[in-house]
Amino acid sequence: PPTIYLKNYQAPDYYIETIDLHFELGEKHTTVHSRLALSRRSKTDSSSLVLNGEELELLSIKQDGQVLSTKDYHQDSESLTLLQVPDRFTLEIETRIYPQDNTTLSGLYTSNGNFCTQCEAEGFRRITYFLDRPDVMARYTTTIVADEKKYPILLSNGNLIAQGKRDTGRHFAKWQDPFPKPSYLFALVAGDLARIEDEFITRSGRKIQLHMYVQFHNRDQCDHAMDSLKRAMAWDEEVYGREYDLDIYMIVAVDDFNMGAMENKGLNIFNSKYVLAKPETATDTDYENIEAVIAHEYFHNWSGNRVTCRDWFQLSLKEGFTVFRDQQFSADQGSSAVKRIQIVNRLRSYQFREDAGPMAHPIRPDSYVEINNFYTLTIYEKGAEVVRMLYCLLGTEGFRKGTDLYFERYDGQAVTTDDFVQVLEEANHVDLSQFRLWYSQAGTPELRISNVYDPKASTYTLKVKQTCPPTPGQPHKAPFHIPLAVGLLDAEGQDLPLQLAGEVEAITGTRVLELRQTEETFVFQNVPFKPVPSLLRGFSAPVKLYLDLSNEEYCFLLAHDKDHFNRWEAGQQLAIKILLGLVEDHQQGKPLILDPAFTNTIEKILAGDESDQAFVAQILTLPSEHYLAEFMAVIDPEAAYKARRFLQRGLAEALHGTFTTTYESLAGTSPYHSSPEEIGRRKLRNICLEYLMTLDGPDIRSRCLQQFNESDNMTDVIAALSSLADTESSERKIALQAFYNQWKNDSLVMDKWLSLQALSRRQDTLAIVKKLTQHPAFKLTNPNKVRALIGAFCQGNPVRFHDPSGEGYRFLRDYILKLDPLNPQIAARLASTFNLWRRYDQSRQIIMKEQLEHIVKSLRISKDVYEITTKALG
Ligand code: B3K
Ligand code: ZN
Repeated sequence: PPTIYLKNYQAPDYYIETIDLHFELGEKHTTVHSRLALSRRSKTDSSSLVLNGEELELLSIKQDGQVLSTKDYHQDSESLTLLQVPDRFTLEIETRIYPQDNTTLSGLYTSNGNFCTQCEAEGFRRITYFLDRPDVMARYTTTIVADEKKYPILLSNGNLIAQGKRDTGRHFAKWQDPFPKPSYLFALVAGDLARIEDEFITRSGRKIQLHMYVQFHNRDQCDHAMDSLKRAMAWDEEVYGREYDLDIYMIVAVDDFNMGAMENKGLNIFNSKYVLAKPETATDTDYENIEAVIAHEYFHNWSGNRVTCRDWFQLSLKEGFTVFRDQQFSADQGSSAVKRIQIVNRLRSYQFREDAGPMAHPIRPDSYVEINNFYTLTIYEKGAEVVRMLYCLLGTEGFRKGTDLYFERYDGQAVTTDDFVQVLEEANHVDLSQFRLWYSQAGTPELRISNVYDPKASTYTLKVKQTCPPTPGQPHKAPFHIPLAVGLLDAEGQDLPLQLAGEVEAITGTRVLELRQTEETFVFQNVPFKPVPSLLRGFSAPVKLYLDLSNEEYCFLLAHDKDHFNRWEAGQQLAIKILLGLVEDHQQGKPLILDPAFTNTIEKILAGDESDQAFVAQILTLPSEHYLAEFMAVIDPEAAYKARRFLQRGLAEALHGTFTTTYESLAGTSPYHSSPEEIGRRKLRNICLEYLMTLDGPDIRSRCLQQFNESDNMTDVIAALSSLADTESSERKIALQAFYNQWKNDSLVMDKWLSLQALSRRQDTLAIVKKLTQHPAFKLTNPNKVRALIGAFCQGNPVRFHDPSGEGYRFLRDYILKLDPLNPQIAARLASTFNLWRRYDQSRQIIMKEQLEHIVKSLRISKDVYEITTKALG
């Protein structure tokens, strides 16, 4: 398959001003009639036109009303070429497609018997022939005709302009979208669904209808999503001055969906996991995710739809910015420190791995084989960090000036990340040319910082060195422009006034140093005594920080830092230091010993008076096995697991009494609330339970089973059940069975049941997972099930997946090959699990490599899987 390069970008030869679509939905197949008004953009030598199209049966073509014959066009599996076309003409194309057989979940397909679409990135070409690229923006009119009984609901983008009956039990609806849009934002839904209605009044007084469509039995699970939507709408008006533009906003929930959700204009389609919630079935994390994803898709209406991407290399233009926006929104909903910690945790555990692997790419990639492989943590999460740095450098007001100009200037256009940076520059009269390297250079920069205090001169000097490791195609990197937020603490833990050499006045609190060179020195003056440095506050840049602090200094920061993120970070770095020591001892066969100073620190936190309980819970959560692996030259999954488990157990033994009293004192009262305070309380209580359960005694097991039986909410039930699933006890069996009996008809809850068994660190987990693949609760064609069982095991259970026997690797290979013909996007996601194979020991490397080679050699693998596996071997 060919590689597509950014440097080869060319504007389209033709514009498509309008498209009239007509769908005849059927049980065996669907016919699609499209009428396009095309006009040449500029004079070119060629008089032909190439349209994209895949898996389409071409029924007829008319050019300006004249039927074309086979000698007027040329067809292959990916395109339709019209050999001779004028500068302006109408084109009518009729195609036949098979949505009921479409397991790729791209284009038009069915889920639970209802029709729905997914067109981003290149799914529209699976519906009809088109210039399926984001810089071709057309006005859409869509008529849907279908059986009235089976499909009473017929939806598309924009406004409903006509509806009525047709012959023999069929009916139709006609929708018109007044806003020109790229084809990836097209959507169609037809089915038998319940509608939940609400409304929102915009600040200019317009009334917007809000409609949510779900399966009838889920009608009682939309309140939280609806409430989140209204809060997101108000927030975007207030913080970015963005108002909604159509009179109706629709959200449809479907069970079979490749990712989280899709921002189609006026008609979002969601994975039901990110819509449906009630306390008995959804956890606090589910509630938070729903709020974030609902907001994310809503925010796309401006950052993505009104202003869209010129080409797919610009994906982070809409995704990085929109993730940043949804993160800001979520932070404003409560416990902002904890939200930031969760974001950084994910970035460091997963995006840093991507940056260090064979698929490493800048947030604006230079090339791709299959664009769906580039919906990555780098584009999304690192992309958001890059926007966050811009926000940090420009300040709240400056950033807003920039985004105002961005939306004003580029409304209705398809633009680039460079356009985005340029308006920020213009609005703020700053030069961001060096900053642009964040868009073109891949890899995670590393900062090595040393400090010297000179008591005679009362100066404190920070020496900062930045480097960035090579990534595929980029052996050398130029230094980045990095905002480094710093504070210096006095002996009481107060922030010292900061005055750099040459400055007349000092500033108290955090200040942002701007790094631009490979090596830089910052001298603070009038520093009366040696301070404790608090660097990279709030994680002001997506970098790795190397700074040697003593255990005492870490403890001091953990106790006192004004910056909540850095308080937590001090605890994490201390824990990493200890865990890496334990890893080494384990590898050398030495007995593992618990550091009593660390126990004391944890005890103080537990007994302390910090009121944000979610924050306390976060401090008590030890670094993940994944993040720990980041610090190992050769990843040893077994040692990482053993070390972490030992530390958990050791703390649980030493602080048994404190954990128990904290656990009991945090017992809540019914009914359930999803307020930040209540979420924090449950979180802290459940982390206490997790620690206690590592002791695996009969008393705590029965206490855990009691929590499982008596809780009125899924958060507490799942916490108990996950801990039990890790044990070899009769309580485990009882609870898993009871849970199954109660929830076997709720697909989303069954996903949790599958996941927590796949994540169990029990020795026999792979055998259990294999058995579960045959269970009626599992379904290979449903991405949520695949992620819940196979994804969870292979990506979330390192010690069992990386079993030295290689059984886990062969299991994964089998499923990649089984899935690839059904759903290449999901198969490719699974395949990327092997990306880090070179980071493991020799014998694991050999077996992982064998699996990759086996996959590459298999007949007819998709280009999705081909790209991932060949780059991994590369
Ligand atoms: N824009 C979609 C993602 C589409 C993924 C296509 N493979 C969801 C989102 O980021 O909001
Ligand atoms: Zn998005």
